[in-house]
Amino acid sequence: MTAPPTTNKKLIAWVNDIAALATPASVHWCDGSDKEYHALCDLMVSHGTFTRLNEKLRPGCYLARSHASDVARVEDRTYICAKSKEEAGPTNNWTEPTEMRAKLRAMFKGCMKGRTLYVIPFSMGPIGSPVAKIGVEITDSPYVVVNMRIMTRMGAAALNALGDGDFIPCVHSVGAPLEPGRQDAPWPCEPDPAKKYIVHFPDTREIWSYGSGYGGNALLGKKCLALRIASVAARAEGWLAEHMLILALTSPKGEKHYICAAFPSACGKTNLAMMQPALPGWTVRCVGDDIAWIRIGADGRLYAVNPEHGFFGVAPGTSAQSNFNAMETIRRNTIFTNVALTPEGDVWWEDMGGPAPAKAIDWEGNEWTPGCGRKAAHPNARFTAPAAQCPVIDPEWESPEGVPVSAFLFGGRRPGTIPLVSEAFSWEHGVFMGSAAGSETTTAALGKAGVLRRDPFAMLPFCGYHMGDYLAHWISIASRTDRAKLPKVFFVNWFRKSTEGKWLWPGYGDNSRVLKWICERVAGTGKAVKTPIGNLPTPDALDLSGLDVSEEDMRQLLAIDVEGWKREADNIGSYYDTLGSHLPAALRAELEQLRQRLATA
Ligand code: GTP
Ligand code: SPV
Ligand code: MN
Repeated sequence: MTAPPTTNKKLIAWVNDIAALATPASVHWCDGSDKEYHALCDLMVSHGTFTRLNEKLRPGCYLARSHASDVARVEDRTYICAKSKEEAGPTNNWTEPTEMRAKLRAMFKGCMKGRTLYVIPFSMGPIGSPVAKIGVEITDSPYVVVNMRIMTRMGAAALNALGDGDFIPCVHSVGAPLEPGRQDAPWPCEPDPAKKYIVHFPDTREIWSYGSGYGGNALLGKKCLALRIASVAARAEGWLAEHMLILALTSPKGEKHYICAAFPSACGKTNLAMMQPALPGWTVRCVGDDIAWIRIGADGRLYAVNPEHGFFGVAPGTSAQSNFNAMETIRRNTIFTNVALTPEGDVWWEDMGGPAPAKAIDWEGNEWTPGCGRKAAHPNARFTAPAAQCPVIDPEWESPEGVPVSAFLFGGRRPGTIPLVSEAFSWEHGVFMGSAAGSETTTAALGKAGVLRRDPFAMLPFCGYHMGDYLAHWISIASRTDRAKLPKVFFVNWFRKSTEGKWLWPGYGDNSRVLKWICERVAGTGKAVKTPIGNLPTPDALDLSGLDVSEEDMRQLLAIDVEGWKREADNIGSYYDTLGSHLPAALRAELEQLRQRLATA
């Protein structure tokens, strides 16, 4: 082992402790250089983890195929080990911390045998920003190192920013010790789902992850640090760590507003964050597509920072039509995971636009032809791409203080009842809207359509403490600043369906029509009508110029279905019951007021 490139005593002691436990063959301190990145990519090409893509078609790009058991986040194996089960709340898995610690140490014993232990210092947030947090991830996966280099500010600069200060320790292993003389698997991991663990200790602010090499399970700066641990820190320190995109919308007159939007996973954040507006003269710029850290600024307004440095986006469905700017972002220097490989050495996935290739190698490495009955790409196939490559990245995206937030949006996939857009009457009503967010699925296998999962603030899998306390923290923001300076709150639903099951709203670039009204409401000019559920655009308030949606469909999109809303209120009430005494009284009151408004509607 070469000498550690730091004098940070806590860091050196911790690395020594984990190395003694996991017994790797060697230790490598990552400097984050180009040279290191390319050497690790070459190493993975030689091991079969990476396939280099055609240098002319996708310069600097690689394809990785994961193990078939390791394709997404594992929510049922994710733990919040607070001191008590009560603190973790009913929406999180919990084990007593001492017991979990002992279990983890037993699992990590010798788990890096035959592998290199990489030490990855990284900054969530621009280096030197007052809101940035430094983490250090230990991993035995070179795939994690190169992905972390894209997704975070990683290496010597982060280590330098850390100095002798404190950091959030993140320990990761794929859980596949390599015996001498054995050939390594292209995607080593622990295939038994019951042996995977994604563990958070909120009191000591530590993360331990075992058995998976995929996405949020393994890139520990993202969901584990920037949401679960950060949400705990945010509550203690009076700020917000949220599963939100951040975008800037500028009108033809040059009025610019920043908007944060929380939608559950795979419900359209990346798409909205870099959308091409259908309305002429309007522009969208992207600050972030997944996570926002939000603080009250010196002027009393809320300011949002994207703590990430790249996009880890869903590939299937991404096309020049649905998300032109994402397609531009991933032309080069991108890692693709679980997409299909074409004979030309390019990537392909379902709904990429254009004709399907005559043949391809699917995400599992098998021959694939159109119509063979299997998907070529895994539905959760992803691209890892530098945010700076996005053609519409906002000039302020690395602002150390963040960007001022004019509006919060909440949403999800709701085929019925929920209108295209509504505006909250107050901060408390806005928090009520966020708390009632959720997404509906069709579970055809059970013969039961439209099962709704409540996903408050799109944070259900990502909140590091009791969900009721989280909602109370959101309520408390109004008492920490001038109410007049708080962002306005809106609920949107791009996913309303007709009785025949077709989308009523075209979505994507046409969502700019809704964003325009939102900005007009912020400016005090947009026309609205008060309804029992919130303020809705008057029939003439949305700019529908050049849009091909029938009057009847528009009427449905903006209609208030009183009976449907009464059922919705009952469902929200049942959900609130699961949060017990931790649910803030202000939200019970909001629900009662909604019921009263509906009763007299
Ligand atoms: P995570 O990265 O998992 O947090 O997801 P995300 O919220 O960033 O979701 P993403 O933007 O990747 O969208 C997921 C899916 O939603 C894709 O299949 C999109 O095609 C679809 N989608 C996005 N926006 C719209 C829209 O406005 N209307 C409709 N109908 N579908 C949309
Ligand atoms: C999500 O699931 O919300 C993601 C992907 O953004 S992952 O990083 O795997 O959590
Ligand atoms: Mn996400």
